[in-house]
Amino acid sequence: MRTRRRAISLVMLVGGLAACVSERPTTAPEPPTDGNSVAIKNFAFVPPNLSMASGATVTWTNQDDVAHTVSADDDKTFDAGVEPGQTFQFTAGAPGTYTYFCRFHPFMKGTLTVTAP
Ligand SMILES: [Cu+2]
Repeated sequence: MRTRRRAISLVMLVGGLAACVSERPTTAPEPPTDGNSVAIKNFAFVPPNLSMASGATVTWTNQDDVAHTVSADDDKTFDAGVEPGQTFQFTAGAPGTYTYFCRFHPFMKGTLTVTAP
């Protein structure tokens, strides 16, 4: 009887540990970003939507280990290759909504909304 009770306690202990482990977040928390920074990581623009005032500068930082591009859909506002660990900066001009993508991975999409200063 004593042995059986101990076995039950052990099961409860293991179950409790498993519950603790499963409550852990599965990914690291996002690092804080200022309003004009976009990370390129895990084949995505983070955040995908950014709003900024005309005249402000936005910086994209490639945190992946492959090259990406930051290419405006209109093909003329900005179009830059960004190597791993490198950055690309763009100073917003005319207010408007600028959608962009990565030429190497067209599923990577972002939107830059430029407001009046
Ligand atoms: Cu890419």
